[in-house]
Amino acid sequence: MHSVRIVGAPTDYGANRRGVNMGPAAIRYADLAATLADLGLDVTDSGDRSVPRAWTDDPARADAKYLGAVETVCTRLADAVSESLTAGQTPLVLGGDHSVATGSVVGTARDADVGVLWFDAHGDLNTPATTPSGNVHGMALAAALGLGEFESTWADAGIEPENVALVGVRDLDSGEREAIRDHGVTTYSMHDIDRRGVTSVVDEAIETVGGADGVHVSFDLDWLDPSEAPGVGTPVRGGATYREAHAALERVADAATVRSLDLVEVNPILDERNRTAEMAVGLAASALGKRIL
Ligand code: Z70
Ligand code: MN
Ligand code: MN
Ligand code: MN
Repeated sequence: MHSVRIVGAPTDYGANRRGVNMGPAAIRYADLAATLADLGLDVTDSGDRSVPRAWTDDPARADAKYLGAVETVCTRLADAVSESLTAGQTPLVLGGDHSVATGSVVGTARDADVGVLWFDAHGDLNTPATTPSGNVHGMALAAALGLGEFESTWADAGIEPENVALVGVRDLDSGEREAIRDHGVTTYSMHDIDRRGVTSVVDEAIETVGGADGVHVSFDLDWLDPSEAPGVGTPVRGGATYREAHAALERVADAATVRSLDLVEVNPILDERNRTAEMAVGLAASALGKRIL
């Protein structure tokens, strides 16, 4: 039987808006474990990683807020993800803001050849030198790739730019466009999805990132349009529809091996009757093999 281990990462240190730290609770209340068990999966919930509390941002850095706390959470999460894989359980990481994905990627790529599919409105490729906000969730992919000053912290993650595809971005900063060009990160924008259709784009992304040991899927709920997923930290118009998101993840489940999965940026305070958390649960089911027939 295929096994899944839920791993909570209830932090919002990487984000500006308070509330995404309650994402794991909201996703659990939306019946995550029972929904996955109904698919015939063997589901374990390992609870939440501990997150530093009453943290003082010391030394305070305007260009990388709470970086120390983010690194602490990511280190704990990387170990949890790696242990889950060793135990034969697919890690399902619940954020928390997207900064947690640096830990997921580091953990899943430990002693393994993995590709990374990053579904997001944003590129998350800023560094402290390029960030417009100082929010570390906008740097999560750059950190996993060891770009800029992250060379000294996460450079040995074992992920190279050619193993990564950004899928469906619609809001990039100028420094992120430069990073995409300079490092050759395969990037599909919403423009590509409009022109080619989501399944064709996802198929090509899967081929591009490779990963003999499977792919890591990092799914930011802000990839969806805010009309369908209002409970996110940073809503951006023009996002994927419910059907596009399910089609994308069904394609991933069919055409790749899902080694590990993040569901991040659910903000219950901004949500409507937990519908964004419910969306996350439905999408997890599609990514882990749920089919209509
Ligand atoms: C912007 C920044 C971001 C997520 C917002 C936004 C980044 N590029 N990432 N929400 N998940 O501040 O770096
Ligand atoms: Mn993101
Ligand atoms: Mn985003
Ligand atoms: Mn590796």
